[in-house]
Amino acid sequence: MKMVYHGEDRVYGNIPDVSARSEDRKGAAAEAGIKRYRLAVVILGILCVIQAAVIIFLLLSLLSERREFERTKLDVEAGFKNLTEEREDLKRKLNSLAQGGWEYFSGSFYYISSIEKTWKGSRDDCIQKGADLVIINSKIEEDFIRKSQKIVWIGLTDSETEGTWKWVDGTPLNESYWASEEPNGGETENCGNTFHYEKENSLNDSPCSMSHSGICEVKVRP
Ligand SMILES: [Ca+2]
Ligand SMILES: [Ca+2]
Ligand SMILES: [Ca+2]
Repeated sequence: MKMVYHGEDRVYGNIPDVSARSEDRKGAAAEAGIKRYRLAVVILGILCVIQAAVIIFLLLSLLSERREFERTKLDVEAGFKNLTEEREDLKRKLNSLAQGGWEYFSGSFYYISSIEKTWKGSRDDCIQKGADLVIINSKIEEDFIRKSQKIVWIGLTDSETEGTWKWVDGTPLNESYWASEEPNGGETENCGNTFHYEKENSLNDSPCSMSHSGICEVKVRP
């Protein structure tokens, strides 16, 4: 505030100091400017933090996807290598079977031994060849085996539990091709063969100690 003189008369009064008010306004404006500036800096800082977080998140996602891709790639490569090895192994097996007197029929190779042995002896021979006594899965397979016109041991037994016939892979006998009145040997006949090969259904139970040829099977496709 400052004193004001008017003509001769002195008029005293307090009137607002315009320059001071202007200074105040400038100060307030500057303060507001600084506040706005600080607010802008804070907002900018927050935006930078958010942007950095988004970039870090995207980078981590990318890294995770890349790791997943590498894992999948390794799995596929390992699977492909296994398939190639399996194919080569199968090729070798097929060549060796074809050269060793085996006969192919509907997804399996079959071998009928020339030496007659007990059921277990015949089975052991098959296992030594990387096979097992035949498992008859269908009527056409039974017909194919009957065509050999020989009594042959097959991979069927009820040695474990009398009356419960199982194939050598442990599966139960569901579809049976027993000849009429077979199986009839009770506890004395626990091994299966094709004694009735001339009949439509050829299977018979016999004492396992009898000697017959055996028919081995190697499955090469499902
Ligand atoms: Ca079979
Ligand atoms: Ca029996
Ligand atoms: Ca019998």
